[in-house]
Amino acid sequence: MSASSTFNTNFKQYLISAKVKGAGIPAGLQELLLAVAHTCSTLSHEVAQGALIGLLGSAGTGNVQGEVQQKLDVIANDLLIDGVQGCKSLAGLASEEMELPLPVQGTGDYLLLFDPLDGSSNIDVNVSIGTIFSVLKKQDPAASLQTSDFLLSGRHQVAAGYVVYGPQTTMALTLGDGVVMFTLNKVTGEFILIKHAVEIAHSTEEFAINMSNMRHWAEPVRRYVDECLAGVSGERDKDFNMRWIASMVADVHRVLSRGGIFMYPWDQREPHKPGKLRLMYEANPMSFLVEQAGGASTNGDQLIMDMIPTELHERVSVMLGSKEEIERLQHYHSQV
Ligand code: AHM
Ligand code: MG
Repeated sequence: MSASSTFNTNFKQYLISAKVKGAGIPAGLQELLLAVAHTCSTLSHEVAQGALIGLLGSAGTGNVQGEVQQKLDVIANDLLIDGVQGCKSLAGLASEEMELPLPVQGTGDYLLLFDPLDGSSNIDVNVSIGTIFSVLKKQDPAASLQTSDFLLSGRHQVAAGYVVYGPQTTMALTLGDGVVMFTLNKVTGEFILIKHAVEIAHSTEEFAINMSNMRHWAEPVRRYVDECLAGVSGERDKDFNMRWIASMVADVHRVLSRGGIFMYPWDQREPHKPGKLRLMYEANPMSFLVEQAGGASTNGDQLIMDMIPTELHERVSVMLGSKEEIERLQHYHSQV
């Protein structure tokens, strides 16, 4: 028997049989998630072609946050819009790459938010990148779509996930009842269930942060990392390992796969900005996944999932992963 025959549930079959608090997954949500997965399968194929089909390099444009867009950022955004626009269950979508939300002609009340291609700086160097998505429900289905419809806390998410384009293309998904993972069978184009009940160990010896920003961090983050670096001879009494891929999607995938913590905290380079990463497209969906896997996620003062967004492209400080480490970071923040 080949090892691959152990895995025989595809994404559609999973959605049909999945239960959240005893109830099945609404058909409209299934339709939307299948469309997202199908688009990511296409995107995975494009990403793998890279230079062969002229996809590397800058698009020569900037996004709403003034960041340079890569060709693949733009292509991924367009593919996702095309891929979900026909969903009857969708009322609108919002993307990290677009200033305003896009109403969709569906009759349903789901809202989709996404970072179409996270880890843009890694596209041209053949390092893992990915798509991050979050699904909310419009509170007033009858009213015409407004930006304010999207400004709900992470607790309102009905689904969230990512697809990481690495050596394998793997999707992590939560529907609010644990986390599951699927790997894309590149021959059939189907995502196949590979892991149930993903769990993040409460303690860890691995952290991820862009160390080049050390001199800019706030005191509690500096203290935390200093103590990790001190290893067995310091406060923590154990040695730590560090990893930084610079694609949140790949760093969080590692945290979900083998524990650890990921931090992109506030820093004083841009003191008026709370952080680099975006609440709606990155922090919220990743925090939903991490909490559902038994981990925690904070901005230092508050759980990310409890934050009430004030604008669509809001940035946030984010620290997530193994619970004991996040509690320690929160404690350090409470002492200043
Ligand atoms: P992006 O969405 O434009 O790719 O930016 C977000 C990325 C994250 O994936 C990653 O954690 C971070 O930016 C890396 O930042 P840095 O270049 O400072 O290491
Ligand atoms: Mg991103």
